[in-house]
Amino acid sequence: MPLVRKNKRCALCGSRSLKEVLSLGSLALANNFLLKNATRMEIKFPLSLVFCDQCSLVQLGHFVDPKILFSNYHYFSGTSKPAERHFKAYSALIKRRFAQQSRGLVIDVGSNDGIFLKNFRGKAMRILGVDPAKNVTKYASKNGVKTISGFFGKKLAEKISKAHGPASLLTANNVLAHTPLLNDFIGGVRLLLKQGGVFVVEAQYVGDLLEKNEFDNIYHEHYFYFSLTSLMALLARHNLRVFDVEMVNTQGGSLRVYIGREEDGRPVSERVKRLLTEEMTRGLDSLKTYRSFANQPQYLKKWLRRFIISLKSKGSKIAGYGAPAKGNTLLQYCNLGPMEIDYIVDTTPIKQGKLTPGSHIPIFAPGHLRKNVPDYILILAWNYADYIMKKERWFSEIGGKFIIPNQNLINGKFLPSPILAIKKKNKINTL
Ligand code: JHZ
Repeated sequence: MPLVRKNKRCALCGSRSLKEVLSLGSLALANNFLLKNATRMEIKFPLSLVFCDQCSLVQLGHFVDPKILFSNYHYFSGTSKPAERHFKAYSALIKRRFAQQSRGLVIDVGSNDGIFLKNFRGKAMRILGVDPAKNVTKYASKNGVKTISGFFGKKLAEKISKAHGPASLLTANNVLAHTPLLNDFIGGVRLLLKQGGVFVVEAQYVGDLLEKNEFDNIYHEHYFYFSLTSLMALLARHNLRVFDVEMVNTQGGSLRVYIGREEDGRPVSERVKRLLTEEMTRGLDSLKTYRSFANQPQYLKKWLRRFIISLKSKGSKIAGYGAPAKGNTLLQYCNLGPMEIDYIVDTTPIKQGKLTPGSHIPIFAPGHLRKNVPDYILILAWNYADYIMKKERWFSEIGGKFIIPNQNLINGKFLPSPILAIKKKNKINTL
């Protein structure tokens, strides 16, 4: 694959009927953190969304080669405590609901540092992780979660099946959006999934992206933005049946989808039927819906820039909290750099001491906050805002203020004036 290619055919159904719905310009890669003394000449890649008229899958207009994105990765799931808790509770639920399948071979694709799979370690459990990021798989294997390094697809699935047998439980959390060869990936799942086995997927939900203006969750690693409708169209091509679905609040709102082989004939829950109807009502299968969303990022940009620049003109010091991938879309799209954000703190050791891609803001360990106390904290990892504000309560106690970027959106409308979104029991206090 070339470094980047224009997406001319829908990755799900092959249709050429792709319509552009949104462009965020050209941005540096969201996990390509820079060494401080590195040359500032970074490659920027176009970042836009297109909609497939035929199967309604929302996807990127340009695909960057996954080898560039994932071979050496800066994201370690376990550096976020709430993520640890989420995966622990999620695995406990799976073990209860699918007790028999959990006792067989459990394979997690896109297993990262083993955050999910480690909860399946124990007697009579066979676990295997698969992830392309060598630096992360090395870490996972060292910590007791055996992990194969590679891009998952039919070829790797066959290899795994020969070596370890079919999987009775197969999971893919936050990874389906990251695989440009979607049909090859799901073809691999079909190959590897045992008869009577269960495949569970967690994927960010395009319905939440639209409703809460989570456009910063758009970056080159996320080739796809799923609704249940588009996801089911993909699975049906491979004789896989969705039999249940749940909404979970991770990463701004995700779908958790339960899937079996078609011929296993599991009954389809009412929840699946209800969500499909709701998606039709909301127009998630319609180009118009996505086109009407296209102005939202600009409004947020205008609002946030004006607000931050007014604070800076009064001499305020502003720190960013978390250096997530999504933060790097937000900062770059809103044109915020070290002139506006003094520094960022993040718990991930590999990000500390580096600069954010595109915006070049220095990243420090969280302890830096107390040594260099800001007036404002912009929470870039807004999906963990409640946890972060609680953890850093001392900061509010000394009069510091938190800013949560996308919470000036209430009931789908932007507030006319800048607010400081300090959320208390769903009430937003304005300044
Ligand atoms: P977080 C990543 O997205 C990348 P990101 C990936 N492409 C994806 O799809 C999603 O995950 C699922 C830090 N932090 O989870 C840790 C603190 O510093 O929002 C992380 O760097 N202090 C795979 O990167 C970042 O924030 C804290 O107290 O957008 C959070 O990254 C906490 C809680 C986090 O995912």
